[in-house]
Amino acid sequence: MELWFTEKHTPGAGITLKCSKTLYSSKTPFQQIDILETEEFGRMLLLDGLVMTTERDEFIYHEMLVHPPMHFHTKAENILVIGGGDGGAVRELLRYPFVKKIILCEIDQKVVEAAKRFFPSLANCLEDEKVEVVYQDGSALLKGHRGDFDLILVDSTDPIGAAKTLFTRKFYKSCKDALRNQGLICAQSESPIYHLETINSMIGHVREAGFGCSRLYTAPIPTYPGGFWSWLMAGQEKLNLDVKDRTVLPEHEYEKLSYFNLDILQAAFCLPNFLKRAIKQS
Ligand code: AG3
Repeated sequence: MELWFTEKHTPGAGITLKCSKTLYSSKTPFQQIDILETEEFGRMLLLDGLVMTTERDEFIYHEMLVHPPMHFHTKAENILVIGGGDGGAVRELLRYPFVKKIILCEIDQKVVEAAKRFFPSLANCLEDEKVEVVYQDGSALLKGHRGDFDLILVDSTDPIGAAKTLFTRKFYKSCKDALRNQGLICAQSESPIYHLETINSMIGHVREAGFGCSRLYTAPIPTYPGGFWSWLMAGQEKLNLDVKDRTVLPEHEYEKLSYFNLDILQAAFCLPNFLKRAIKQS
């Protein structure tokens, strides 16, 4: 018998992957966690039936969430990651020797525990001495911080369930207050194919929260809705997009990356026409 998993992206489209077994299932107070072994993409983490990450394409998502903002800030030492309990974003941040402290704020302890067991190449880094893992709602944690962070990364699920509050103006305002003057925020912002409304509402909220400039960038993620993904980066001042030859990582770390490089850094901010027309970027 063949087993296939489907995530519906819209009532009429989705992604279907052949699976050999269920490795883990748990219902927590926050969500349903499942880990499946897929034939094509290796192990796959699902939250409430939505694909969060797979062994085969996680590198694109995590490299693209972390390295563009790290190359715009150029010296982010204190970093907050909201969500991201699988550890993939933290793994990428630890490539920068000048990073002093990373707080990972994950609402669901079970996600971290499951990731340590089934995705050690992502989650092992959470043991690093620069990393503090706190189990709390991101919005609640932000209340206790003023001018503390150089960078806040929002590695959330879709704007439903537990992550809903991470897509509100109030949340971005708290992020702004928790950032230092030169600080940046970078949030995963869903699929340009299916979620233009979400993208536009995030751009609006970020502006109303007082960020002077925001920029959308994209990359392909085969297992996410539309196969095409976006991130929204925002800061107080105009972001200088002339990033040619902006080396921020040690040379040997660039060689270890599988997606990001300095050409991608420039190219990711070039948007296709349909997207330029659809979004109200300032
Ligand atoms: N966070 C973004 C996942 C969104 C995918 N949405 C979906 N499949 N409907 C991923 C977290 C990885 N650290």
